[in-house]
Amino acid sequence: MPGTKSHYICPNCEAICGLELTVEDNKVIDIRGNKDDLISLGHVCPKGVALMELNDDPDRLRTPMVRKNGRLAPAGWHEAFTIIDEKLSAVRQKHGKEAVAFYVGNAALGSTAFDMGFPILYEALGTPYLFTANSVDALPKLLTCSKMYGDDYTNPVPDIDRTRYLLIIGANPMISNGSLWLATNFRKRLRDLKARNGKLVVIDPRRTETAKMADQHYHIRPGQDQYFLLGLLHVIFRDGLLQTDDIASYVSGLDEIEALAKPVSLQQVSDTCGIDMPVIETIAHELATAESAGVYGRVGTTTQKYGTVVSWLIEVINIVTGNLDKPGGMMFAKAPAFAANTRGKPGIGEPLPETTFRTRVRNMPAVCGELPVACLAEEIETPGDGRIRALITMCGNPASSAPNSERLDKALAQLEFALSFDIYINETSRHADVILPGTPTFEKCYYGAFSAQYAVRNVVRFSPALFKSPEGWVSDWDALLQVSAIASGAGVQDEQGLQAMEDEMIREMLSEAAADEYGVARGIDVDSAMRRLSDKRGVERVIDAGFRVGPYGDGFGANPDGLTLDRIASQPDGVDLGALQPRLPEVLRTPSGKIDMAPATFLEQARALLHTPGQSPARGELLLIGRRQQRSINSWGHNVDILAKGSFRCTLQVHPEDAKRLSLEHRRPASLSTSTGKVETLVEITEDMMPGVVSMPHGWGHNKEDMQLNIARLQPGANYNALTDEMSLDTLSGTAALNAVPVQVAPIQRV
Ligand SMILES: Nc1nc2c(c(=O)[nH]1)N[C@H]1C(S)=C(S)[C@@H](COP(=O)(O)OP(=O)(O)OC[C@H]3O[C@@H](n4cnc5c(=O)[nH]c(N)nc54)[C@H](O)[C@@H]3O)O[C@H]1N2
Ligand SMILES: Nc1nc2c(c(=O)[nH]1)N[C@H]1C(S)=C(S)[C@@H](COP(=O)(O)OP(=O)(O)OC[C@H]3O[C@@H](n4cnc5c(=O)[nH]c(N)nc54)[C@H](O)[C@@H]3O)O[C@H]1N2
Ligand code: SF4
Ligand SMILES: [Mo]
Repeated sequence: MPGTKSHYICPNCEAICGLELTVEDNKVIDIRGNKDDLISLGHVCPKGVALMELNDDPDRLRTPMVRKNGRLAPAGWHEAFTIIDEKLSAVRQKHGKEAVAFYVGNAALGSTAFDMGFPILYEALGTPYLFTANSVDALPKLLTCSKMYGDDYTNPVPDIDRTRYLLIIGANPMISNGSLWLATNFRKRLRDLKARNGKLVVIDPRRTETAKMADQHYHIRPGQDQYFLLGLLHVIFRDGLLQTDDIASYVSGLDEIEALAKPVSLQQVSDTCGIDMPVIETIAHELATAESAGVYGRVGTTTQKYGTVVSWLIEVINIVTGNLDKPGGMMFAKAPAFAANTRGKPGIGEPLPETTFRTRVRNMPAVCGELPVACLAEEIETPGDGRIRALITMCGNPASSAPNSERLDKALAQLEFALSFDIYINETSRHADVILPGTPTFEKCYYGAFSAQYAVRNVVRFSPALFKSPEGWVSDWDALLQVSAIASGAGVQDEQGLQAMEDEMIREMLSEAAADEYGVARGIDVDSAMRRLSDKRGVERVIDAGFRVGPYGDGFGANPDGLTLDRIASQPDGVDLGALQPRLPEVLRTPSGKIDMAPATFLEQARALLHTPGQSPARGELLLIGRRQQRSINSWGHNVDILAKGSFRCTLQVHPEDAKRLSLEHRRPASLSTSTGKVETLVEITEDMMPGVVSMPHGWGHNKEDMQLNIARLQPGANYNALTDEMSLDTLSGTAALNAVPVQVAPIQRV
């Protein structure tokens, strides 16, 4: 193919695949996986191939949008910032700072500017109301890691390239490409695992694409994973399989775990979760005796009622089977920048900050600094002091992704002011007074800071922007700084003002690094370090500073062969920093310097669960679970022909026995009703489902007024979250229970 070759990292999901592009006349004309990429090893999915189409989508916003006479209309950047200043200031003057809430969505990970910068805006807003997509996603894991290892993002991942045994619970990496686990090109990695006689076992209520590749798959009753895990733990203690000698000096709470596990009735937990006793026994033995093994749980285990207990038990099982921090087991990545577990004194940390703020209506605390998005609607609707009157959403679509989305949709209409950072006018941004459009993919630089913390090999890559934005375009980074300046009361800034903000942020970072007596940049002169960064303004400088003071950094001279942004950018396939290494106890940041295996609140809930029978659906009800699909990214990706075309995807998968009992027919419509709402979709009868369980993907049903999604709106399908209950939460983390939703399903007879 003619044209020049170039490289870019796909920012669409956590898998951050390395792409090889062909560029002609300042246009990308071909995208494929970069086979030399050290992370993704040539992998690309249809969403990566569609990056050009996603950028060129005629519905994608190319200017800021401002509400005029009730309708969103294109506007200039300066006008947009001026309106934000007026409206935001008015709300804050009238109702106080806490009347403004901030929601950060999943796509913020795909914009380095937002990923790095959202805390600046949060701080400038000075509000306690921070919501993120975590409370419909990973918060149980983050909370578990903060309690056990002393940091939310210190999360061991399966060392898939060396392991001999992998137990996957409630995750489907064949489709999702891994999450909180940078296991891109899962298919190849699985093939290699099998080639070295490794084994994959999957526990999922649906026979997923990953389950189909596994050596064994077992259906589990949705929402009952805690019983399966308690059963494993019981067998480990009962059969003397404990393997904690190597890390005994780094753990505390083992006695409490033993006291929890010993009295567990295997029969009872097996009956409750639906997995036979001999299977539980075999898996426990395999985990403890395999040369190396790991247990990994994801969305199916976190977005459920006992998500925290489940996430915690998974960690505990990895520890007691001797698989934590061992090659081939569960290992900690060492990210090249921005990771808390590479800063400060190794092996020890400060106590977790006390959270005093609670939501007004449901009295929910912030967890890991974040409030449950399940509480957002009621905080907007309920009169009184501290009521939310304005909302900033950044790269998120809570009106689709949060539980009881219809209620939230109505609540958003009551806001006095809403600002969205988004590329579309969709379910959420249609309520905005101002929308600031995101920078198109190839016009922004990209570094996957989040994913680096979950790497299966320490590799670092960085993509500079490929193309210049048109004259006058305001980058994600500058838009973020502008809104932060406005939020802090300083008003709309000129170029010098933005430069000063950026400098201040970097100066603060460098000062911290200079003061860190364990870091490579200890004692540096901050002014001269500032001068050694590139003088080109932008988030690149922040990343450069991060790499240089990070664990592999050049420390501005202290370690001359160390990393700098330029050095990384010159190796687009990646700079290889080596296989994961054991990191205990250095990785820990707990005040005790030990892994706390038995946090009191987790233990208490687990004990209580043993005394309550597992939840079973009422007569006639089925349990609804979610399902990700290759050509969607949560609620978006549906407005591009090449991703949206093909057969209808938002089907309700039903087991043949259930279909027969309920008179449901393949490809015929059915209604789904819960205590929250009612939707319709088409039935797909499949033996993949566990009897009694039905599955539907989320993020569909783009049928609201005043959106600019001309392809997506024609797609049939319904919004899963019109059915989910915002009151149904994992109480420990505030995460919505989006799986195991009791639902009535009935055929619809059209006349
Ligand atoms: N029922 C159910 N609900 C779920 C889930 C589930 O499994 N089942 N999953 C949950 C999970 S894991 C998550 S992470 C959340 C996600 O929840 P959200 O983050 O709230 O939802 P997304 O659909 O990811 O929204 C991404 C938004 O970012 C915009 N966007 C995309 N690219 C860009 C860009 O480059 N710049 C800007 N400025 N905007 C961009 C998109 O248009 C979209 O509006 O959903 C959760 N909700
Ligand atoms: N193609 C694609 N890739 C994506 C995304 C996408 O939308 N599309 N979204 C990205 C995001 S934001 C995330 S967080 C990740 C998520 O990554 P994954 O967690 O790997 O993705 P899911 O497909 O949601 O997998 C959840 C699994 O849990 C199962 N499950 C549901 N309820 C239960 C239960 O109670 N117990 C058990 N054991 N299993 C249960 C479901 O059947 C499903 O197979 O994917 C990311 N990657
Ligand atoms: S798996 Fe994710 S990162 Fe990789 S090409 Fe697909 S969307 Fe992009
Ligand atoms: Mo997610």
